[in-house]
Amino acid sequence: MSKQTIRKYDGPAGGWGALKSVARTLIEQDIEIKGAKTLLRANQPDGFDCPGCAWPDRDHTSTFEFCENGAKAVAAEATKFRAGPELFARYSVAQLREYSDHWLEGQGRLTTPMRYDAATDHYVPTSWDDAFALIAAHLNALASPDEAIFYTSGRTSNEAAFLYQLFVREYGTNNFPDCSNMCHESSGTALKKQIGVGKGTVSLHDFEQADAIFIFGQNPGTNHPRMLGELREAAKRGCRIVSFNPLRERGLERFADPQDKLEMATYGSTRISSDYFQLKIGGDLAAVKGMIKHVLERDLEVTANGGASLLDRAFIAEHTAGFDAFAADVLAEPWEVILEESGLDEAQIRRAGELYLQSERVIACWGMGITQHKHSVATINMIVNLLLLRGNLGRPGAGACPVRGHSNVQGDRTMMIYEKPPAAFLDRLRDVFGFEPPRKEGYDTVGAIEAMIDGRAKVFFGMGGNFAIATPDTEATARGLRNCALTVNVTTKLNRSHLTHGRDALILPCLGRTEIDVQAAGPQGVTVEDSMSMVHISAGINPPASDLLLSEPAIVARLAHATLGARSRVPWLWLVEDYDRIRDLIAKTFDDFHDFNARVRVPGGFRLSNTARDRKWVTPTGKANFIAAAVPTDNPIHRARRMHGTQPVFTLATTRSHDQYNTTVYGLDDRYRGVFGERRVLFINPEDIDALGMKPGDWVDLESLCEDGVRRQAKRFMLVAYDIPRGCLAAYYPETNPLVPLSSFADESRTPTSKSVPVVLAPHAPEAGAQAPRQRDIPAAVVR
Ligand SMILES: Nc1nc2c(c(=O)[nH]1)N[C@H]1C(S)=C(S)[C@@H](COP(=O)(O)OP(=O)(O)OC[C@H]3O[C@@H](n4cnc5c(=O)[nH]c(N)nc54)[C@H](O)[C@@H]3O)O[C@H]1N2
Ligand SMILES: Nc1nc2c(c(=O)[nH]1)N[C@H]1C(S)=C(S)[C@@H](COP(=O)(O)OP(=O)(O)OC[C@H]3O[C@@H](n4cnc5c(=O)[nH]c(N)nc54)[C@H](O)[C@@H]3O)O[C@H]1N2
Ligand SMILES: [Mo]
Repeated sequence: MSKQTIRKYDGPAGGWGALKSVARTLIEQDIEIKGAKTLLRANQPDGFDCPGCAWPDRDHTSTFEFCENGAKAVAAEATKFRAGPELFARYSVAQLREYSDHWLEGQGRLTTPMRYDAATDHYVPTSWDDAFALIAAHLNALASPDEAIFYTSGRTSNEAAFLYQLFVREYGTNNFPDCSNMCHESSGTALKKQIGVGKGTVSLHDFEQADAIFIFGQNPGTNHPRMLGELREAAKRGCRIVSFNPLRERGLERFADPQDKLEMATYGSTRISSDYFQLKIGGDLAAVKGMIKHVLERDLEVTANGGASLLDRAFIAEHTAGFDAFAADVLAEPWEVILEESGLDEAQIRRAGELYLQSERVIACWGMGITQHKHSVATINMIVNLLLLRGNLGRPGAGACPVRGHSNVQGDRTMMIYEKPPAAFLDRLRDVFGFEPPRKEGYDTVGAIEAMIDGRAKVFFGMGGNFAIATPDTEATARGLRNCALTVNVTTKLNRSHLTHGRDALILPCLGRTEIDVQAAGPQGVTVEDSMSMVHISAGINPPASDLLLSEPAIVARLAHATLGARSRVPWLWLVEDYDRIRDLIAKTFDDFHDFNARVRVPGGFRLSNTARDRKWVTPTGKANFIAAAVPTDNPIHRARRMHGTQPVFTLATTRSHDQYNTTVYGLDDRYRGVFGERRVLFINPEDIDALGMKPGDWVDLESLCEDGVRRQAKRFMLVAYDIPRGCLAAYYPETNPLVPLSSFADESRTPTSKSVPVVLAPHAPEAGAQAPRQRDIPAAVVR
């Protein structure tokens, strides 16, 4: 068992540490030999798409690409361990609940459909037919289809997602909360209104040509390790990499590529960021507005002296709307507000602005550090405003790059896993399939939780994911799920959502991406879309973890058949015999997928169109819009600080460790941040620790502050002195989700504000009789 230690990590990101970690994961999952073969086929033309992140693969045809955390994701799925009926016979649900998420995950792959038996508080095996009949009975008994909720996590393939939305709409609702609502919804919302498409505009080739890459609120060393390869190449050829992050993140500083023999052999590494701005949590809007102010001030100076404008005036005139009002707003924003809210000094902001001016071609990337605040949409608009000033959109080496999370989260949205489907799409669905789809907007994630709590929704169906703890306000969400008549989870591994269930409950085990999927017509491949709109095929290579597993498309088809029966216009069971048939329907429904089956079989796949990249602006103004926004000074954080006078109120960002995939905890280390053997840690500035009269290693309880008056606490976190601005804290998700208020979400996008939770700290006070969950450093299955 590893003991908890905190020590400085001096190595680069990647490197030998990454290889050691991969080897350990493979051994822990007992898959040394199979694992190696499995890894070699990740992201190969005849292999499967890595179930890790959505970062694209270089050409997808020749290079051998995997990363440490992709390897962990693959190993987690290819594990030898099984969570079969014996496990559920041995432990009641109440007993399973006492174990940590890490332990639950460690039990291995689920093998058998299981139904909750209230009389014994155990899950018991059931047949697929009985499971579908039970769900159908519940769905058909509801007073309205809008009482059912259909969640999606972003690993679901295009084929499964397409069938799923088709079934649910034919059944009669648009209740499609998805992980996107908690993730890049702010990006989609901001980009759509500003440039007419809710996706990024760059491709990997742009990374080869950029002069500067600005990275806001993203930790690629952990969450998109293959992106480090691109950044490293860029850095080597002199491209400036400019990071904005409150935390010092090793992956943004130095990187050794595990696939570069020389770098590995010499323990060398490449410096990644040329410039690192440690702004305050939530300070990006202010910082970027300050950069723009610098750019505009410099432009006025230069042009007043008869020089050529520093802005791309031709682009602004031809392609944009709203520049004058926007510029006036920026010039009127006082520097004091910008400095106070960003936490940077004027010289730093002017330097960042100067870096922008000096670079001909600029890419802006961002992640969850940007999307999960109250003012996220406005912040993204400000980042795009910056790009627009010098025409950094729709030309080589430049553009917007929201870096997606789940490996097919972007594809699921393209397939219209969306609670607000556009009318034109619904018309098309009606024309292709001959039924009238529902027009009413459905619930998003926050709306779905509220509806379950107050009884407007009674059935929860989860296509993957871990709704119970990935969502905000863990206690409120649990109340909602427990209030349901039926909860169903289609899933690969045991997780907390299966233990936080309705009166009836089902666990439906499905094939993972690495596994061979055989249907009537033979082995099938599915398709996915990466963060840069490339669509390609993915085919598993491992035998299924159990003979009883069904593929996600098969589960949807059989569920639709059971629920809709003769009412349906769709030949469900015929469709899943051969996924080409599903792809033909996708091609009929979306113009961009014409000749889908042919095009996706070309090695490397194909790229979806993107109007903004072609400088066509599908917005109400017909242009790319400059969108002004005031630097916020009255957010929940500000109000909490004002209300709590003397007590220090901190801003908490909930974030990922190096050894987790969202709610799936692989291990208890966070190597690059120097944390080993413990997840309940709180990163805090050493001066703040002093000011609290505490020492590193002390344990504290956290309480978040919200105007709704509800008391939200998370207990027992160890203080870790870290290079982070004063007043800012970071801790891991999902342990801190009980602190994120359900009622606190981003304007417009309704993304929970997981990166800016106002909290106060107190020395840890153990509750009488309370028990910490049973934690095991290594999965119990390995111990046995
Ligand atoms: N191994 C692994 N890979 C993953 C995942 C995983 O859990 N594990 N998750 C996947 C998913 S679904 C997603 S969405 C992505 C997430 O990938 P990221 O977007 O990297 O997500 P986070 O780890 O939540 O944190 C992002 C960074 O934002 C910084 N930050 C926090 N607040 C602010 C702020 O106000 N401003 C700025 N500028 N920075 C801030 C944090 O210090 C952290 O470095 O990764 C995907 N890939
Ligand atoms: N506080 C806080 N909360 C957050 C975030 C944060 O930064 N801070 N980040 C948010 C973000 S960005 C996201 S994307 C969400 C993630 O929310 P989710 O997508 O709901 O959560 P995951 O942890 O990715 O889901 C893991 C589960 O998916 C199942 N699974 C894995 N592979 C497959 C598969 O191939 N098929 C099926 N059917 N199931 C599979 C496994 O059972 C596993 O337990 O969480 C959000 N919540
Ligand atoms: Mo995500």
